[in-house]
Amino acid sequence: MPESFQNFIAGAWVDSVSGRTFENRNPARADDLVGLFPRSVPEDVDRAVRSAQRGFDVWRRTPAPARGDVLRKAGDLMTARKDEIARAATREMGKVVAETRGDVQEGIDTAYYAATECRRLFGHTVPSELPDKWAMTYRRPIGVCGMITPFNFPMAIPTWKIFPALACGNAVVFKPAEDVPHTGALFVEILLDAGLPPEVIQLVHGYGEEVGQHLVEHPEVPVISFTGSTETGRRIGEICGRMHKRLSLEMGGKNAQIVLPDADMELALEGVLWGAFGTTGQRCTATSRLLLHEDVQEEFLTELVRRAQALRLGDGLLDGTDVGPLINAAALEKVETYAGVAAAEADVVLGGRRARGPELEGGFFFEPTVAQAVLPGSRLALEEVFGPLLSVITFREFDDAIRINNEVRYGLSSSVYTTDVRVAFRAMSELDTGITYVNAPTIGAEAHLPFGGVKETGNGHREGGWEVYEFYSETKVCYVDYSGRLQRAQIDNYD
Ligand code: UN1
Repeated sequence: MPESFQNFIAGAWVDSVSGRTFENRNPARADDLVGLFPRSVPEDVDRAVRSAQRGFDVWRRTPAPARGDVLRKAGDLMTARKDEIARAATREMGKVVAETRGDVQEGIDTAYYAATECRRLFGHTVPSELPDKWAMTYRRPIGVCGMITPFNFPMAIPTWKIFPALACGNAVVFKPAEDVPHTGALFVEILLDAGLPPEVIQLVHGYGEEVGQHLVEHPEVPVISFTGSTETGRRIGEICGRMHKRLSLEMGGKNAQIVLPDADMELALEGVLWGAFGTTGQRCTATSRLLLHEDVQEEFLTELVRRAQALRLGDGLLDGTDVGPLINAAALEKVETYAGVAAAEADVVLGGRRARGPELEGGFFFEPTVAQAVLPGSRLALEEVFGPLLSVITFREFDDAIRINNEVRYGLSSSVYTTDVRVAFRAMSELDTGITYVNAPTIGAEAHLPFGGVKETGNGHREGGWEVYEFYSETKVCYVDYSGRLQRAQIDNYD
């Protein structure tokens, strides 16, 4: 009998009212059934929101430092269970266990950061223009937040959203991606074990069209945070715009690593291998384009292909695996389609096929793929793949590299390898992305810095760091007039 999992709604682990379930399988071996999860329906969401409203009423009155104590405890529990969670995450998501350990660590870092932020939710006190009057701001929680998270960082991304929301005093309805419901359930278990009042967190499993959409459209959910595709984000944005909801979107990327002739080539090679093929290319921050200066192109590419060819594909739980599978059959088909585009538009110098082999049977494996002579403006140069496919574009002048980097509709991350400080600073100021790395790959953002992108990658908000606390709280301005008389601002104090 496969293991059965439940939603967490109104303080109890329960099935969906639909009575239906969906299967969660290991992407490295389809015969490994992780478990059955509730296929929830709008009625489950309604129950969750009603309960979260009650939770909110308790939690918003809990002093912020006491909220921080719960978050710190959650960080401690995640630390104690790091390996177990990482293994569960790899089993349902595929990336190698060293990476899922990093994913859990990112969650731990976020927990501890959020815990300290609970003693620092600063407002401002500023001079009033009138005598015997104080003017100040403080931050209030908003209400029930709907969190819709992707598969690729099954622990880190939920924590980026949920810990800051809780720190600010909000309640949460959490809908993890249907590919990674087990990690989502473990996270909720940890929050409850850490002492979070049960109605403050609700977990509703299921599909985007059935659960996610209803959550977005629910009138009693004033805040939505979504990480996923630009197409879905646009639809969510339309609904939230109509309903005047606060919305944070983290969406696609088409990130480039630029390599100048003066770069440390060894460093640049390591960087692109990790950036392009780490997490099987399934990061919003993944290196999808390599912009190579034409003077170093040949040598660099030969060595890159040699090393990429040596990457060992397999089950992420096994020692020696470098690259795991893609998340599901649809992802495999999408990458295969782009490999077809690569064959038509460019020159595929490595991979381009589903990976075969006795240990790869029944998994969604695709060979690390490198396409060279990709033309700026072509589909391969512009569209997000979300898989292990690297497009190589050559350039002559640094200005061209900047222009090519900037001509995509996304703007999450960029990277430049150079030893020239002038080039490094020009890159930092000219590359149109939310994050720029100098002599480091496009992936690897740290939890205590703001994370997010420009253009169609986001909608102006940031996750992580100090900025996200603005998103999950509302500024209240308070004036206290202790003069004992009516003082009219702008009128009594100026002629
Ligand atoms: C993502 O791919 O959506 O910067 C998040 C990184 C990770 C987070 C990626 N810390 O690559």
